Amino acid sequence: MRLKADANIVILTGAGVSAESGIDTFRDSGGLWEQHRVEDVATPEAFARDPELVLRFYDMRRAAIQTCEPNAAHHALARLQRAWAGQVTLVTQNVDDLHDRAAATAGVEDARVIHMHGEHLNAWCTACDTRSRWRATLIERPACPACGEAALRPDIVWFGEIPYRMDEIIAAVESADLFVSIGTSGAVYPAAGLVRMAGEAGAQTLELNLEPSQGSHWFDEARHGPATRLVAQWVE
Ligand code: BJW
Repeated sequence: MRLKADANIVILTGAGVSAESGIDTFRDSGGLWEQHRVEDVATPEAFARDPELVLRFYDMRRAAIQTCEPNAAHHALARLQRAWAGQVTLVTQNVDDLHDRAAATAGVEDARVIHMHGEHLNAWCTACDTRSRWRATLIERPACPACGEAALRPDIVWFGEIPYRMDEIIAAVESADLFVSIGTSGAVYPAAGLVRMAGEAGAQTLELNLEPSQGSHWFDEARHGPATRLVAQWVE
């Protein structure tokens, strides 16, 4: 794929990009949704019904991601962000911080990582609406550092909630020359609809995934294999 020098690039990533760092995906065999019922842990109704179960689930995953490291795919994308400074918008559905860490390691100044489904390492206070960096557990119902209320929840977009920064994401996709989707099953909207939006706006579209995703047919080109290999090959 040839790109003009002033091209805008939008990258959409999903759980597959972090799989080789040891973070479970959702819908693969052995993935998180085989071990936990979505409606028990990833909806606002579940949190209202059984907050301890939900907080334990997210406390466990927050602890796990802190033992993981960015892999070759995250590092390759960080090199792309550095080489095309200011022209890459990296939209991730992932709630880990591996893109952010890879970008920091590569010295990317304007990383433009949009976490559309939230971040494990943030807590959101439902009393005063502030977000704070949070590495510890939430199950003991700690006080919000800003207002002192015990009203913190994971800063995660659950089913039925509106993903973050949609206006920015849509604007970036509509002005993209190239849209690349990496490591996502294409099962969850609105993220899964972005490829069609990009194609209709005139972008070239490329899928890099272990296997054909649910929306594979919407892409101009699809390459299948592990992200660590495919992304590194594509970026070089
Ligand atoms: C590899 C690999 C390797 C493995 N290398 N690849 C129709 C239209 C619009 C909306 C809806 C609709 N029908 C229903 C809805 C609502 C719902 C939805 O989409 N449901 C579907 C199940 C149908 N969506 C919502 O509720 C969203 N909100 C919403 O729609 O608000 C209204 C709105 C509309 C329009 C505009 C704006 C707003 C909110 C969705 C929130 C998703 N939350 C979760 C959980 C929270 C995070 C957490 O707990 O960690 O986010 S669900 C889960 O799925 C997580 C992920 O970010 C998300 C996507 O999963 P992902 O990343 O694709 O992972 P997998 O496991 O599915 O796939 C991994 C892929 O990697 C596979 O293909 C593998 O092959 C591949 N892979 N190893 C490369 N080594």
